[in-house]
Amino acid sequence: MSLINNLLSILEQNRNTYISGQELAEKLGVSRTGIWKAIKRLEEDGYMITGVNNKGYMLSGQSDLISAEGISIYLDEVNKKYPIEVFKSVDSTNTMAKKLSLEDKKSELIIIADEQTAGRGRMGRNFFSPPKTGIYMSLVLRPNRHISELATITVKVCVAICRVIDRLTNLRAEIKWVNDIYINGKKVGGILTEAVTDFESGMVESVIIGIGLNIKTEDDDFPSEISSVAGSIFPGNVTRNEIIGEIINEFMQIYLDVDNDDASLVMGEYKERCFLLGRNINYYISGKKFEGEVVDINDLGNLVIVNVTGEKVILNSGEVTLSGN
Ligand code: BT5
Repeated sequence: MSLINNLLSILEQNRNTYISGQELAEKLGVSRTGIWKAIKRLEEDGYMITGVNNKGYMLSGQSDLISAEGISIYLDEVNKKYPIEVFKSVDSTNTMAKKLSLEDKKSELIIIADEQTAGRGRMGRNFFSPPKTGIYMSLVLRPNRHISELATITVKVCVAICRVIDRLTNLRAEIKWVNDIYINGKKVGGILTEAVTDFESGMVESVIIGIGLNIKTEDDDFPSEISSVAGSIFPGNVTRNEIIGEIINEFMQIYLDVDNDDASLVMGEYKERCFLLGRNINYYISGKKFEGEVVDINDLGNLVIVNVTGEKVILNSGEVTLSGN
């Protein structure tokens, strides 16, 4: 790691606490001038650092830049093995993750960006991803399973994210089947799970789990076409690094625990949080609109609907809306 990375790591571990230039210089084996120059570089990058004579340097608790060093503090020991790459701006972290995963066909990794210029949702839709106010990340996993065994991975990610939001804020996160995270009736995030499979065998070479969350995007900053549906989490003083670290921990625990058997452990929680259960919805098959009541979500994560003529319909993907909306 470079001097800058090592310095950032120490500052992140001591947020809101002054560390003297002398101590930093000794720890990192450089002169005090070397430390001063490195601090300037971090400030130029946007880190909020206070320097006070006789006290030293302090990274402010308000500083909210995403970094691998800052995330690492929150990661469980077992999760520190995943390489994390943080970019200022990319087209899409899922696209970047897919590219990198094809270059190195073995490694599991995490790609995060402060901004996406072409963030993607499902079915070719856009995911609005402005700088400084959101989390856009992709986890590349190598489950070595048949594609059919991974049906519930999005369910597990949704539950992990909701648990973290609940724990770090005093809010209650809900789920709109299949991949949307809601708070107080507004969409605060979405998940895009993609897989690279071997066509012949159906075995998965990699799964790319893309997570997009609005952390503190103000209502006025959303584009007009989503301003009435989109919202933010606004987690007070909790940093994006902490949220990212906690999501990785929570998801990995669920993913490795229930590793691919039936997801019934988390399915119960998914259903509890899904506000569509028991409600009337509109759904679409081949572009045609239908209406029905959501009666269940089965163990594969499919939506079970009873339509207006009393027939049971099972949806495994697609977009639904509460009827009347
Ligand atoms: C999703 O798609 O919600 C999945 C979004 C996944 C984004 C992550 S970010 C990291 C990774 N890299 C990527 O390129 N993508 C993933 P979907 O269910 O199709 O919803 C898309 C719809 O949500 C859009 O058509 C808008 O109506 C709405 N939308 C777009 N941006 C939004 C935002 N920031 N917040 C709330 N709603 C939004």
